[in-house]
Amino acid sequence: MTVVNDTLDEGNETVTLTLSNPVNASLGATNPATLTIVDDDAPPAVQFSSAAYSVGEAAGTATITVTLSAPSGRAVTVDYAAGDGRRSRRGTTWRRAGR
Ligand SMILES: [Ca+2]
Ligand SMILES: [Ca+2]
Repeated sequence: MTVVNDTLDEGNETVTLTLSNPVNASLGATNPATLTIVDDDAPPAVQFSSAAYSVGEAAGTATITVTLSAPSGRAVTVDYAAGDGRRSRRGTTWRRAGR
C-alpha cells in the first residue's frame, strides 16, 4: 500500500483492509483489519501580519490581517481582544476552514 506523506495538520486517518474470494484457501478469522495512518504534521502558527498597524481616525475602520503559516486539514480558530490598557474588548472568533 502506498501512503502519501502530506504537510497538513490533520487527524489520524483509518483504512479498512478486507480479504475476499480466496482460491484454494479459506478466509481466516482475522479479517478485516484496520490500518491507521498517524499524522506527523505540527499545527500551523497563527499571527498578525505585522507587529504594528496605523490608521487615520477618519478612516472609520482598520483592516487587520491575521495569517496562518501553513494550510491545515483542521478548522482553525483564534479569539482576539483589543484594549488600550484600561479597557479590553473581546471579539468574534476568527475562523479559517482547512485546506
Ligand atoms: Ca506529513
Ligand atoms: Ca498530515
